Amino acid sequence: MEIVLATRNPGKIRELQALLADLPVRLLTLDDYPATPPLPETGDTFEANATSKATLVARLTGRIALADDSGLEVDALGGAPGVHSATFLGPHATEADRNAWVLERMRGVEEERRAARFRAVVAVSTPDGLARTFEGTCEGRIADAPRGIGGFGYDPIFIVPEYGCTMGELPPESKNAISHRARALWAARDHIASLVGAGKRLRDG
Ligand code: ITT
Repeated sequence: MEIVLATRNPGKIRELQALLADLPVRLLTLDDYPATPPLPETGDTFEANATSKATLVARLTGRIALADDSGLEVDALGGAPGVHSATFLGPHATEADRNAWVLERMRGVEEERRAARFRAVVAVSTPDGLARTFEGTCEGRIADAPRGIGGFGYDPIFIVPEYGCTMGELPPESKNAISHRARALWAARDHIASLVGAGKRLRDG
């Protein structure tokens, strides 16, 4: 039984592989399907984008596909960059550029107004295009400067109160114990297990 991870983000792939490692499935990625076109992300919500990525890949590959749409919501910035977290500075901007943009806008903002959260929506689609979505969030606050080289994206500027350091300073196991992505996958777990079970029963007759 195989599940295709419908993402081109290497940071997400690493985390999804670790978080799903105990399931009795082989995890494929889009590297196994090099002809897959760019994944559409034209929706206004994490749910819409996760669903369109998962259903496209499930239809194209004929396998169960799992997509993640996620981002950083900063309260003092009205929830930005939110659903546009990957793209809001254009296609040539780097992760460091996006972190600098957030830090610059948050400069001088007092501690109590620095609340932020990561949000992830995981969509799981069968090849017929039927998808279900599952959400997870992780609350924290914006640091005053980047710290740590772990994880990816906004991790170096996101302080996790439970650990008292940025997500970029955490080892992968610690991030995977509390992250928005981990929480979305915990919510998805029973559904994935039942799809895998149904697939095995079909195959084994
Ligand atoms: P795919 O669509 O191929 O999955 P993407 O990077 O375009 O890759 P998204 O549209 O979901 O994915 O954008 C999510 C962005 O939000 C991502 O590029 C990061 O900048 C940020 N992000 C999401 N999860 C994160 C995490 O765990 N740590 C830090 N930043 C994260």
